[in-house]
Amino acid sequence: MKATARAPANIAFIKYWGKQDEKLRLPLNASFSMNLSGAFTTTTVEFSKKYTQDIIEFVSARHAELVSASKKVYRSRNEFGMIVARDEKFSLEEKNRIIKHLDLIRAKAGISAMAKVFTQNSFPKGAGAAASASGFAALTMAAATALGLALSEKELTMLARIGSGSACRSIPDGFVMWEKGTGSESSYAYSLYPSDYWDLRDVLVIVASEMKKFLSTEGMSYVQSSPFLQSRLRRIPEKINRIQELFSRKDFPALGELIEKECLNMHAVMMTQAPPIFYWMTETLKLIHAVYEWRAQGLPVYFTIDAGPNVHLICEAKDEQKVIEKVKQLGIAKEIVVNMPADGTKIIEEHLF
Ligand code: 2P0
Repeated sequence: MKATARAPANIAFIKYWGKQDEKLRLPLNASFSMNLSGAFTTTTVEFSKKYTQDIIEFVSARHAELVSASKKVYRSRNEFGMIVARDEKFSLEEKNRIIKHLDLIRAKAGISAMAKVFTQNSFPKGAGAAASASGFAALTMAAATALGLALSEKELTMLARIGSGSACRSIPDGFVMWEKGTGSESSYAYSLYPSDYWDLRDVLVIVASEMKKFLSTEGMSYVQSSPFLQSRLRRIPEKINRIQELFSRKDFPALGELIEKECLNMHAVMMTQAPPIFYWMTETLKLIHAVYEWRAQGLPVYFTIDAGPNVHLICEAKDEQKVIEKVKQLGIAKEIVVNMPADGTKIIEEHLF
């Protein structure tokens, strides 16, 4: 009745912002993402009659490998070879959301035993690094496995989606499509390409690690108030087709242009909601301008930003070092996490307790 799963965060190239069904977390549009090797969650779940209530805790990392302590550049590989120590706590609201998800999985298995859940992140929670994606992906797979539920990958993605929408994209390997669907059974995620298909990099520049004011769930609940939402949604099918075409022929500059436009489009919707949500900080905008300048100098690097101030710099492997150097020279990064395309959520043998 005990299992541990490790799940990557993911960065969306075509983004999810808005739901057609709040309870089932059915998205307003399809989205497409890359799993991240350096930003991940490890979760151990044990169900047992010995627990009189659900126990849900963050634990600090046991293994920490700092590649460059002074420069704070962390690197990890596909096999998730590194965990950076963090000391964080769940809020009551977060605990309740986790318990609700456990209840759903318990109901599927027809059991009522309480659970102990220990979880560990390799990156700051709530700073636009998609902690809920890796968190609910790891929780779903660990809990389902601990209860002996024989679920297919597709079923696991649908279950993870109910915990947090973007979590469904952290279950399959590599580059992942999440279908919008018309009901719970048709909104699932699958791998379009494995992690070794294209040697891309996401150089994640952390400029702030405080909890963001608006959590995504709440933020996107106001999406209908943006006058730009409908025009955004009309263009998504075209973007989804285009990104598949660009992936099939590995056209990096065209992919980068598309990723950037899509990010700005989503943020335009966020900023024009009522109340408006402005996730960017001064440093975010500095990085955007710097990226334009670096490209003008001949460095092929593009940005994307999620529901937070941090900036994901997308480049090809050959340009990774140049991008890191440029970021360091700017002097605004609190941390830099270098991500390669990663596999999805896996069961591991090493438990957290
Ligand atoms: C994405 N984001 O596609 C977009 C880009 C944030 C900006 O998916 O309410 O935490 O749990 O389904 O998945 C963040 O939204 O929201 C997100 P819920 P979630 O990655």
